[in-house]
Amino acid sequence: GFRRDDVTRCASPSKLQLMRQEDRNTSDVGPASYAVVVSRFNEFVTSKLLAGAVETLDREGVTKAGVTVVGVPGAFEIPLMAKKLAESGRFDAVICLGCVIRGETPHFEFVAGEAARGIMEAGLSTGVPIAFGVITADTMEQALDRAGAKGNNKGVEAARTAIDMVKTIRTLSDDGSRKAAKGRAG
Ligand code: INI
Repeated sequence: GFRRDDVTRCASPSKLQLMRQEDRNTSDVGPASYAVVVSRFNEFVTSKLLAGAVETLDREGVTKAGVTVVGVPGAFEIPLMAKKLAESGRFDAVICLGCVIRGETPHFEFVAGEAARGIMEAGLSTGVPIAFGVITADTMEQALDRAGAKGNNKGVEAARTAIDMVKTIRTLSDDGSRKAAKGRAG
């Protein structure tokens, strides 16, 4: 299972440079806190998603203290954990990582479908951006393709999405209009 030290265990410390991160802030928007929910089911795949997500957060300047990793048994358990973390008010965004591989039973449809539906519901009901980094694949080979090197890793994509959403939400005023700020496009 995932332990407290998973952040350092799953990605190369030399790449992460976590020890030197303590006083670095998230690029141009100030410090942010991210929760990562990762399922242990198909851990061979999800550990690669976790490494990709953590490396991406690190590369974007998120401090070690700004990343909390929480393990759950399977993808079905992700929505509840994501919702609890979002409700805590401690996190600017939640990143959900999992891997559901189609079997011969309708189980796949329920697990994958409910994970997707529940993750969306958790984001909409809490107002906290929640990124969907759950691979739904027909085969293990397909799943590994989507958990691979930087160009195609759904954990990387989910982390980038979470950062993007945090930054964009911070450009909005309470009434939904854009805050007047220099250097912000789009
Ligand atoms: N959980 C997964 O994350 N991926 C799967 O492929 C999977 N399959 O194949 O069954 C799976 N099932 C477990 C499920 O997520 C729950 O943990 C379980 O049903 C208990 O609630």
